Amino acid sequence: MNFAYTIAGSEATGGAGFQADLKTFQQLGVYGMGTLTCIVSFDPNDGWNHRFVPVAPEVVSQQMEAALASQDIDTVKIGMLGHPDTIDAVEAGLKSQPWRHVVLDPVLICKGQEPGMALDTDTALREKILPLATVATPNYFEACTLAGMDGLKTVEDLVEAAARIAGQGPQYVVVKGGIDFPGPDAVDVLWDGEQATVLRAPKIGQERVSGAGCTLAAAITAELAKGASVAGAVRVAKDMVTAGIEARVSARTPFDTVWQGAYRG
Ligand code: PXL
Repeated sequence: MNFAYTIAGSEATGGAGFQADLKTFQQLGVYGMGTLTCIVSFDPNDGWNHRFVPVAPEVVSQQMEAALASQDIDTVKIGMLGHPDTIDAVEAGLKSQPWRHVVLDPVLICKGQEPGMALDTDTALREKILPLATVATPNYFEACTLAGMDGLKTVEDLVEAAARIAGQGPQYVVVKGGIDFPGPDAVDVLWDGEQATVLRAPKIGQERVSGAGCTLAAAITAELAKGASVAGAVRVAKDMVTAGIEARVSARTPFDTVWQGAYRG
């Protein structure tokens, strides 16, 4: 059995976060395990705004203790952490054992967080978790923020952002151009420390689909847990997200969500 572990937040509609991660793990045939960092509850009576509650840091530590004691796990995905104290707990848990791969989806903002706290959270993520990551998967906005760039207009810009972020710790960086990157294709760049691989798929619609980023990072994690190379894992993950967006599920929320079950390897 291959085990994949996620440290992420709950998003109750099932579109993103922990729920998307576990569905992705299951679909790719790995045994999913997880530690919950926070609970996000969209508010249907307030424009689906994010309501955010952190899980107490000692409970985050206890969950990691339970998971890491129960199995030999060497591959983990980190999603939304949401609070500086959560980041301290996750940093300590990560440092309690060696890892083959730490896949970081650097979720930077959530609408429900206080702006002041959000900045502290971003700084802590960059200083304490990014250096522990072997693979980071920033989206357009996160890549601009982490790389200190105003915008990403060309493939060269995506590569530059990835290389700058790799300079802060992770050997591999996948920058996701997504809907914000100009042109007809959804373009991702994998930087491996020496060279860039460009992955393209035609954009499907012009709207964001919830859970795409979570699914991509979780799929990379599942494939790495099975022993794939990073390049191979990223290729499967891109195919899974493309299939999942094609088969997206509509909801009363502002965004459709990825259907992981559409992917047949
Ligand atoms: O898609 C980013 C994300 C990650 N994790 C949780 C979320 C969201 C977005 O809503 O709620 C828990």
